[in-house]
Amino acid sequence: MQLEKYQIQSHNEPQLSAHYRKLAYLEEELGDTEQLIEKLTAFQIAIPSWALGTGGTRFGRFSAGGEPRNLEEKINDIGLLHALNRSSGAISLHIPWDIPQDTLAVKELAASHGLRFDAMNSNTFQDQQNQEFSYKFGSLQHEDPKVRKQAVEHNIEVIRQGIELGSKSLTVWLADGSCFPGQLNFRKAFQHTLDSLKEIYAALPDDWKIFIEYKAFEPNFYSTTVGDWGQSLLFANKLGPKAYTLVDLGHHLPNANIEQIVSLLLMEEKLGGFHFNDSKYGDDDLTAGSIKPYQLFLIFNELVEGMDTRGMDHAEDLGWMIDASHNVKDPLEDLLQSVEAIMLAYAQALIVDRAALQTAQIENDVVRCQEILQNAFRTDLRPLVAEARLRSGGALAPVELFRSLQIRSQLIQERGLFTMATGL
Ligand code: LRH
Ligand code: MN
Ligand code: MN
Repeated sequence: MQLEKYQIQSHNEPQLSAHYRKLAYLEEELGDTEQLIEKLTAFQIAIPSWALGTGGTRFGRFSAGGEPRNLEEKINDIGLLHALNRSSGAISLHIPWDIPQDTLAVKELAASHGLRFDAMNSNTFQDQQNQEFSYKFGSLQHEDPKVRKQAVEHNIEVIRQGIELGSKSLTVWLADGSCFPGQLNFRKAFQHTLDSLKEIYAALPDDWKIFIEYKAFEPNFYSTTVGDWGQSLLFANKLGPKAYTLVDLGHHLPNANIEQIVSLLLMEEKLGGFHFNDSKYGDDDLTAGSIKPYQLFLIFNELVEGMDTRGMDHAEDLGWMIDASHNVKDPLEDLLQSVEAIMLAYAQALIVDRAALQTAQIENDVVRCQEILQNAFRTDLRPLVAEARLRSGGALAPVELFRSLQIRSQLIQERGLFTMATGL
């Protein structure tokens, strides 16, 4: 199914006067908002192909119904999201969950929705059918060079597919590690991983980046070979200028100060991108901003400050992606909520009074520092984000429109009730 322009217009029209009233109030408070709206309009968040179905737990999955059955249907789902919010203009593929059969047709379909291909994700954390060697004891870190070679070749194949699609980056997340003390020689595992990554790096085109994603635990529960940002940064530094660290918000030990990590990675020019989600306990992959919206804002606060200091383009210079999925919400509604939360946190970070904050920091005026940050965080910027959407042709209230058009029922009619999208 495809959303028509008139459907969005007739949804927006009755809400316009209330919207402009709220926007005018904000403009009175903030002054000229044009630049803010421009930045919000340019900011696009990639949707991972594996978030379009229910999932995120190894104990069971309960289909939302009408889940995409193939890559084309996944692209159509993201097209729907993008038509609703105009901020989801990219897709991130996971190989081999989404092997394109006809690359040209897939490219055309994505382009027809205004979508580009964001980072490609390799997968050496599961064994695939007809695979010669098992990843039970790791992939790039493996003791056996034949297993490492197979995993390296898979990554190179993912780069090759990405080149055809017009992607510009590869994200490598490894489940490699150990479950019990003594199982692994840590230095050997690191060295093997580094050697394997070097081979992958050598196959990377000049205008590509490789993102090394870290994660503290799971599926290995004693050690993880790329377990934290320090280990990821070591790999990235040893690999070279095309290698960066990728921060997945759910991949830290509880209470980690992610905003500080972000700030230092930016300083080192080694922050590559993000996987947004939220969590209460571990890698819960819940909707971005659903548990700790203040943390999300503080992270964006560091991002905006760090990127501005380095003259970086907010929209272009880092990879922005959602990595969330679970069982209980409609996956498309859930993604609309994640994108909205990310846009809001970004907008709030944009209005922080940086000069005042710097002065307050120099004067050690701790109370003032908090006031400045929380003033921004507590300003309701939803009308500003909505205005950016409106100007780009999106819906004022995407979730409401999704519901009133009964999009899920239509997808169920088209695809069936018991479809299950590939993914975790
Ligand atoms: C690992 C991870 C990684 C994978 C995705 C499915 O927990 O965050 O990014 O590619 O989940
Ligand atoms: Mn991730
Ligand atoms: Mn994860």
